[in-house]
Amino acid sequence: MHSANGPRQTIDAEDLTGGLCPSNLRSMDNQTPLVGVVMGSKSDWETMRRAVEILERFEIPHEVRVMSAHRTPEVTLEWASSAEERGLEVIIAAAGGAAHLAGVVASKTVLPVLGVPMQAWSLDGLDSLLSTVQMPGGIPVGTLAIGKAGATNAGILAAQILGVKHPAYREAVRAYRKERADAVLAEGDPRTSD
Ligand code: RP5
Repeated sequence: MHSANGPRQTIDAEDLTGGLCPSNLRSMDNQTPLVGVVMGSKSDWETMRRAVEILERFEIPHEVRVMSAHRTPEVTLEWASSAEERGLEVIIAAAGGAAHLAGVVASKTVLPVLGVPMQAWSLDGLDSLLSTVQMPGGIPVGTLAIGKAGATNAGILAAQILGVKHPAYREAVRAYRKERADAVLAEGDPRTSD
């Protein structure tokens, strides 16, 4: 059984490399990760750090990896195939351009896969969005918004999915919502704010 409330595994951005070897994970307490966050390139990290920040805030154990449906297909297939037996319960997959990572991962696991389209270098991320969202019937990818909002929401949605089984994460999301609502209401009249 996995604890619903324990500390997490995380990784330094500098350590983001491909490959299945877990040596690039900085384990804070050896707790089994519940969420796997994968991205097609280290260049996606500036966006995807927002998903990881949410997982850290909610103290959800997680792992973070760089792998590519095109550049490291064997590693991607192996990682996705072994995700369930390694204890993961939700996967977040981000890629840009011809963004097939989430779909390829989804093809090899029955765990829920959340796709985050990167804004990337062309077409403002519309290419990434369509590549991620247009899955054939039978292999779903729950696709979030393009870019930073999508990354944040992927972290929150992962917590909500986990919350069905782990009530502590549901309550963490509830508290986060309240905090955000309080912050909005505290803004008051924008004409009088600095
Ligand atoms: C995709 O290509 C990655 O997910 C990234 O968004 C994009 C560009 O990758 P780099 O050329 O910056 O490595 O596979």
